[in-house]
Amino acid sequence: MYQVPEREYVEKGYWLPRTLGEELHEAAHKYAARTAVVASDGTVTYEELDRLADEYAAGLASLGIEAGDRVLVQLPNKLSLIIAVFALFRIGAIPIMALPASRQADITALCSLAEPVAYITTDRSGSLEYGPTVDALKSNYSYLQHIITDNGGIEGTIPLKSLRKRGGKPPFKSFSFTDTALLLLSGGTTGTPKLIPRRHTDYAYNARAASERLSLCETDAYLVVLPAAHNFSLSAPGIIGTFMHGGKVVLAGNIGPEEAFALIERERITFTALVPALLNLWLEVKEWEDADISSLRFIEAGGSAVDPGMAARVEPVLGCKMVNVFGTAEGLICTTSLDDDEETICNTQGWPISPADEVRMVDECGNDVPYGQAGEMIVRGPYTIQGYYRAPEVNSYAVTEDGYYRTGDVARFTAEGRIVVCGRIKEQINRAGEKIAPVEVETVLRTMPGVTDAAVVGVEDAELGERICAWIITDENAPSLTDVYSHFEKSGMARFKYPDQLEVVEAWPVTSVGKVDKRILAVMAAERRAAGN
Ligand code: OOB
Repeated sequence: MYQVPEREYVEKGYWLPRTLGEELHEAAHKYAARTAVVASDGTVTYEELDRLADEYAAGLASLGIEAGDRVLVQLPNKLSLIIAVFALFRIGAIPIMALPASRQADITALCSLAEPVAYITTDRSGSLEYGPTVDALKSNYSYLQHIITDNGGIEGTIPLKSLRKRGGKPPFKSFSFTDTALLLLSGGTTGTPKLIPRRHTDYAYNARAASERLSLCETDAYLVVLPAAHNFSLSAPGIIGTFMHGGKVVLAGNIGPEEAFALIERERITFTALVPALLNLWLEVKEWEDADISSLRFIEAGGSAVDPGMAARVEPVLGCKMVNVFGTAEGLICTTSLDDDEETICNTQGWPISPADEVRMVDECGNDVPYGQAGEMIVRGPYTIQGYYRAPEVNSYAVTEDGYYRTGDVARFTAEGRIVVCGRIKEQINRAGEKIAPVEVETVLRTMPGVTDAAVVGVEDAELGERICAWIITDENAPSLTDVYSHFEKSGMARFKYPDQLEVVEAWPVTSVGKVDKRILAVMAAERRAAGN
């Protein structure tokens, strides 16, 4: 068994002996009067945020929540999310970072896995309503003792504000900087959700190393348009990286390019993080929208492959650098730098943010491929996990005996040591940066009347990167895509997992060993779409 060289990480200064709650305290000490967060539900300075974190920590602790307890947090991009999460960090309770788009089916599965003592949510965000999820949880999970809403908008829930204990200090129950700080959602490859345990110190290092790569400083202003609970938004360098340098975090969610441009102009935003599908929209809209976005230093693009042609348009159209980002919630982050030439920015994902990241490209037997050739990228290092939360079976495959996490991505090194991600071996669909496990969609399809079998594949798509195509074998009552949508709605599936294309086949094409040939299904899906079927 591989032993994480904890002492070495501390001695070399990768792991600082501080919890994430203490990181914020440190920032508040240095940048007290500077603006920390601007959001629709409030604007706070560092000093205020630090105090609020303490006051809410005291309130949460008064409910009996303590170090090591899991708390499911599902909030949109608002100040209440930042306060709730940092209050939990302060008492050593572990937020499970659910995404606003996660629906009942995801949330109940997370509850069964992690047994949270509390759920912090809101009544609604955009068209999403959280009342039904609250109802489902209340009746089914005895360990879930407290349901808290940020605005008290759901009957029978505790309003978050009522937990504010003015002048409060969280009661002390000790926990360590090497303890788990938070649980991130993993992009799916299996039917059940996986949670990624990140320690206080490794997560802080992740944010620090990414922020150093991009030279963040106190005049930076970060616009969060992707869900704040995602690793990209939180720590690559994200909200936590911005806090470490005294910058300003501007939270917005679900906004179109016009609104984003207006915010950039108003708040003098210096950077943001986008998935390629969103970047593409920004590029289109900027052609005719003339807001002043000259304050932007750079845009990080990642989460799925960025088309080199699109990357080349960023500087001429948006007037700032692009940073190509390959990231994983499990750890490893690679980025280009601001000094890289255009060729490197457009065609590589840069290099790991830590000198201690050990990245290897290996063949099916786990042996290194010759330098420069493509292989599965595996990694170990100071901020990459040694396993998923409560998942021994998955972990026996996901992490090698010598401690390397298998990314499931195929990549190669360039002669300059840069990484080029060129494919994937894991069975996962990457739809506009959202990760979907085909098996999960298949399972729900098979419960539909009229469907006798289902196979789900990702198909290359100009707008989404990949779209979801559901192939079904049916009896005489073949459902339509509309039927599929209402079935998914009833099943509590997140909207981004709905198929974009539905196709019927009489029998599966099979591989030489008799498995459903998904490669052929993907080709057939593209052909049918092209034929206008
Ligand atoms: C980010 O994290 P996850 O955990 O949602 O997804 C990780 C996976 C990678 O294993 C890879 O398959 C894919 O997303 N991916 C890319 C990519 N960036 C991520 N595939 C191709 N090119 C890229 N540039 O997606 C994430 C976490 C932190 C920062 C940025 C992204």
